[in-house]
Amino acid sequence: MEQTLVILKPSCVERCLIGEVISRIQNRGIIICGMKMMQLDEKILREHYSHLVDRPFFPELCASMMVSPVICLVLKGIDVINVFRSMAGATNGRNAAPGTIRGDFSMSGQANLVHASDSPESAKTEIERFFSPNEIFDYTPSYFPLLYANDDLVK
Ligand code: IDP
Ligand code: MG
Repeated sequence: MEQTLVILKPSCVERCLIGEVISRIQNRGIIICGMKMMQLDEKILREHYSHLVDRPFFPELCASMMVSPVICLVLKGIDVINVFRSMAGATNGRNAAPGTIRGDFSMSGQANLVHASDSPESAKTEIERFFSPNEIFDYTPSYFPLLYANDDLVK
């Protein structure tokens, strides 16, 4: 089953929205396999946002990600990478649809509450960047049969 890396950014932590976002994840039926608080530094951010290091806003983005600790999550579910990206909404909160995390709680292009992996390749790299194998618990909760029909599980 697919896994994705999600980061609850300082804009989520500082505004006390951790519980709100985790509720949405659990209410959707997404399984949390890893969860930890981390203080990010410039080294890990330069790797994580390597596609943005040459953009003019990178120094401010980097600083904004170090304002407070973040919460890193490994989430599991069928198609969870795309499911969570759609729950997060468009990058700029002002363009994000109501009902999405960013569309409900962000007015910013930068302070947009969550990071979410955007492909299976980036999910693998990002999970390995933020978690060691013994911090990921690939368990099956007892309520699992309530989440999916047999049809969903045949691939
Ligand atoms: P994503 O988070 O929706 O995948 P990316 O393009 O990968 O968006 O950008 C990573 C993060 O960089 C965004 O979530 C946002 O915090 C920040 N960012 C992206 N574009 C801008 C911008 O134009 N101005 C300021 N910050 C930006
Ligand atoms: Mg991205």
